[in-house]
Amino acid sequence: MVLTLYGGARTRASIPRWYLEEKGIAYNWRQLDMETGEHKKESFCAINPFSKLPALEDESFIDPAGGPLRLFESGAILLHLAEHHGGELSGPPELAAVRRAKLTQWLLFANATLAVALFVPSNRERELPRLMDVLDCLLAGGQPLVGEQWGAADCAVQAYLAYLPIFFPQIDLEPWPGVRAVIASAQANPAYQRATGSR
Ligand SMILES: N[C@@H](CCC(=O)N[C@@H](CS)C(=O)NCC(=O)O)C(=O)O
Repeated sequence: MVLTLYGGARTRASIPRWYLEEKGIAYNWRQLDMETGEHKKESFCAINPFSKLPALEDESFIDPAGGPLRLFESGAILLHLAEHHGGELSGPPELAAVRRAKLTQWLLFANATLAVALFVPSNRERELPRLMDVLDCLLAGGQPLVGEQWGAADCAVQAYLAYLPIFFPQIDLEPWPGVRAVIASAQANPAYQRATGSR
């Protein structure tokens, strides 16, 4: 098996793991014990010097600096998986270029805008409703954010939205039925359940 995903219990590793599970891509799962600081050991710092999870090793690519390709940041991991293992960016070069740009946009949105609105308390009150109003409309039709099939962009945005009832059960989602439907659909999805350990 060429892919190894490093994760920990209740970490963002569940996001690329959901993608791998959903797409049926074979991978090794290495769960580190964060309680005992396994992610801070030298062996893992060689994979992610910041000792954060998730991280990915892809033996089908050789890093010119030596060894297999090693990646950290869930967004970068998703982009790599989408392009090289999920077949999301195949097809005519112009179409692939547009899809790559859109996919990058959504992955950055998920990690740099949505995640910050969720997890930075000073941003939540002001920023979250604004984002939710727009997401509610965009997600209402159930169409993929990029291309014709559920992909890495949907995975990232939906996974962050699904954090809402887990971390912020006090937030009333009543005004956003489209968002509620997306969360319910993720929660009922067997691949999501396997990735998050909720099954
Ligand atoms: N922006 C990074 C965040 C990575 C991150 O903060 N991971 C947390 C778990 S969700 C972690 O490894 N924390 C352990 C630590 O900081 O020591 C990503 O999306 O991968």
